[in-house]
Amino acid sequence: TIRSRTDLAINGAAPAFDEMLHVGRPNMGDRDAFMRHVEDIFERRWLSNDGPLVKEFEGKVAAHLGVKHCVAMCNGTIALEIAIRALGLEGEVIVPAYTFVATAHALQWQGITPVFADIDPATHTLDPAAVRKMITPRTSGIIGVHLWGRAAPVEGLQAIADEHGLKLMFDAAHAFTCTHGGRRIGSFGACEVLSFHATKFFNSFEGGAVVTDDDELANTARLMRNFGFSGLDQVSYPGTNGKMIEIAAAMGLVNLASVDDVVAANRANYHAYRAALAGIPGVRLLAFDEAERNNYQYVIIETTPECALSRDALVDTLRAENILARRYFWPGCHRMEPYRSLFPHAGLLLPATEAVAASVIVLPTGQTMDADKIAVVGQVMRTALQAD
Ligand code: T4K
Repeated sequence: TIRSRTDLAINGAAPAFDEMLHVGRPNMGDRDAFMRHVEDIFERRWLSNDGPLVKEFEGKVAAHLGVKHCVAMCNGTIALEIAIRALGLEGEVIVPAYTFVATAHALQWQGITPVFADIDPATHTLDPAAVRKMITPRTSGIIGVHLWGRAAPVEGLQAIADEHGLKLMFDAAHAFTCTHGGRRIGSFGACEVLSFHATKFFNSFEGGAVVTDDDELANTARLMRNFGFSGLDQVSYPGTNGKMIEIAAAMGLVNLASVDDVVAANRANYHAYRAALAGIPGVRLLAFDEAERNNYQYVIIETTPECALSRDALVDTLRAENILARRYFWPGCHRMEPYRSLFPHAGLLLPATEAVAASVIVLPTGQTMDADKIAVVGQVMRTALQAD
């Protein structure tokens, strides 16, 4: 038990945990089912290029999300790049700076300028009023990010896009199986992009997808994913290699079968954190709207001005106990290169981004966490932050 500050590892005591507790420890489905797929793959000698498991995976993901097309890719970043190309974005595209840097890089990598708009500090997603302010004659689109699996302001952004003739797409890397207004995320905007990275709620080792109801867009994304090949010897687009491989699809199929179990585990962890952190001065748990389906993959706390420790000192205190808390997405894309040099004053227009990025801590969850471990994480925080 940890009761006084001398019990804390940062003050020389033994760490509360022998093993490291990670943010992003993979959620894994049925090992035997995966091994059977591996046997089949060896039998078939079909390893990549639109194989049978990839096709099955695409069909099942599309059905799960209630969207017409799922074009599976090798990872979420390439899926973003292909979606951006397929949509014909150019010039400037408005994005949040408070996101994983891949959202911005997917634009920059293709010679498109990411223009950072501020977020709503209550939701951590784009603030439509801030988006409006960043529109210029060069703006071609908006990428909303459903951060932490909580929907970006879909209707507000769609209204701006319609008014100004802009394309709207979403980075839904965090939002697999989540809903907005009761409708599954995946079919909002022109298209949405998923990530199935190992650390995501739902993984295929590495993977991603463009999902859309638009037949033509899906077809273009499919061509671009495979060098632009539209026939055996015929190329009709400049394309790249964004293909998902069979072994990744096998993992995806196996994990798809346990989506509800992982939601249940994550939801239980989230509620265990609510209980463990209740009444601790100086930290606030970001709430999920229980009227929606959430995947609860990210347990987020914010330090408030009353917090006895700085955010970074609290992270150090947790890490000393082998609780590998993360500061996602500090310091914000605008403070990373090349954006930091390109837009040295961007921070002035992003006060909410700066404040949120400086106060956020992401705590471990997923199948490898449980209520007992979370109670100990709570004890550590309560002891570290209690009044003398
Ligand atoms: N858009 C958004 C909003 C995103 O968050 C991301 C990715 C993307 C787009 C791009 O999608 P991808 O191209 O990645 O499909 C991680 C992930 O690499 C990245 O996928 C993710 N977002 C981001 C939020 O987190 P790192 O550099 O922080 O991960 P890393 O290596 O520190 O791993 C996190 C923890 O997980 C570690 O403590 C170790 C543990 N871990 C990790 C892996 C890979 C395991 O226990 N097992 C594993 O296999 O970026």
